[in-house]
Amino acid sequence: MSLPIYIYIYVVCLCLLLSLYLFIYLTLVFLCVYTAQIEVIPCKICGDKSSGVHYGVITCEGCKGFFRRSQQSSVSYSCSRQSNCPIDRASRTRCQSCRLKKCVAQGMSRDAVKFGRMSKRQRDSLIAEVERHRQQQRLQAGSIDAQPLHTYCPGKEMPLALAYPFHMDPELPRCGPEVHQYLMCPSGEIQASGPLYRSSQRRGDRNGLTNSRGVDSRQSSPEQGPLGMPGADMGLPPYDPEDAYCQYPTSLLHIEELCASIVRSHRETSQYRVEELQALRWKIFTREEIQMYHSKSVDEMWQLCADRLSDAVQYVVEFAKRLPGFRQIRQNDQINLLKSGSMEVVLVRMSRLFNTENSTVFFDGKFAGTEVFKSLLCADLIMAVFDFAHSMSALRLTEPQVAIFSALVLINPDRPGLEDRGRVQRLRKDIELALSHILHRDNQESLVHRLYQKVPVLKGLCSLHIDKLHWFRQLYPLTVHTHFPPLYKELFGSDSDMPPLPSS
Ligand code: HC3
Repeated sequence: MSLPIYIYIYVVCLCLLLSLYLFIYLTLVFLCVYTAQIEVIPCKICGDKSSGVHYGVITCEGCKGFFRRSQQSSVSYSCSRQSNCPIDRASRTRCQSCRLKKCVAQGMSRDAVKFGRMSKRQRDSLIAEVERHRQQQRLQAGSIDAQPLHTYCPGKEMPLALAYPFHMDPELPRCGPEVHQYLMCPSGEIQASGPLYRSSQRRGDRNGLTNSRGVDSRQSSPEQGPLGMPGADMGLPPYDPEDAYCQYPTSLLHIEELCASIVRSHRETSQYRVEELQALRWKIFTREEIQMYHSKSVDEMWQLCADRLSDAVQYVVEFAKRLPGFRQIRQNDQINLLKSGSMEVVLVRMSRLFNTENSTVFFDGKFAGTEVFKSLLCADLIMAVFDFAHSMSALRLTEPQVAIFSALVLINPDRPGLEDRGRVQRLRKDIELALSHILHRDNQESLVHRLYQKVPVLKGLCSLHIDKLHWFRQLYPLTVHTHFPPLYKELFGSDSDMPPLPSS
């Protein structure tokens, strides 16, 4: 018996209505989930808690409202200082001009697409960023991935700490004031600046900096072996020869275990993951943003680059600390290797951030071409750095290859002023074996010569970099002295290294 037609119509309408409700419900859930997730990312303008994507950028309600008002009124803002006011939660209302400039620089615009209508690529990169921040929250919440750092321990699997941002072991003892504060202490522990090398006289322990046997970890003594123990001074647990974790496996049973340990150290401290960079390849600075960099004065641009460079170096320092055997190098030699090699490792790592298709490098949140750095007035250095990054990127090194080559660049027994060159040489030999091993495994032995040819190029780039810094400091002595990060000054030219300040 066929049903009356109106029954069929009624059923069809009911199904359509239910489908519509289901679609609306799922969309709301999707937006709530992503909005909730997006809120783990702080406001791109002032760092306050964000409330979602507004005008194309993740911002808080305050900056959303500020940008909306700035677009509704015809009033133009002006800065009463040098147009480089810091914009954070506390200071964001002090300068409307700099706040609006930062909104534009971050990409806020009235006709920005809504989150729901972003392209897949845009959504993917946003999701990648959400994931990174959620990992950071897990790390800070002390989750399993935030286990204290351990050095390489043959045959024992260590919990893989996550890459960026690496977790500092909260148990690390504080550095003594006479030990360099920036190269070897957890960044969260950075204290007042101290001399690069610890003072020559041996002092009894003043800050509880003793190793597990109550001996001042700064004193080398017969039972501790020929080297001074880079124990508590280095922001590291005291060195205890009986501690299996501290034993550098001088007779490595398996060179591939050394490879694995170096690759793990690299992965944990690489600052950006290759997958993230891949997802962000489309994020290139707009003309307005490039104009914003061009509007910076020379010293402002130098300050920005010095800040970004110091951030990158901090990750290299952490990479070094996790290298098997690095902790067993004499303390002053560790700092010597970092002072002379960290910029080289930054430049090697830069190849990971380089896009050969458009010759841009990931810098300050987007991919930048050489024109972004125009205000530095270092065109020759920038061209040389970009050429190097391009040539390295063209080798298409794998992450393990970048990791082991970075270790090779850092552990250089030819650095001037080493106190125990032999120990550095022994470690270097193992790393050379590791590089040969990994290239053989990858069937790319021919790469070894091309990599070794990069070493003198790196040296030349760093020498040119220091020359530029000396030139800059002649022009802006106070900028370096008062605005450059302490780590930068310690690495690239503490005051004692620099030509004397012109008499003021
Ligand atoms: C080399 C560079 C400064 C450093 C920039 C870094 C390595 C910073 C860390 C980022 O994660 C990646 C990155 C990208 C671009 C790098 C810049 C390219 C050009 C610029 C100058 C040549 C060095 C200027 C540094 C100075 C002079 C302030 O010390």
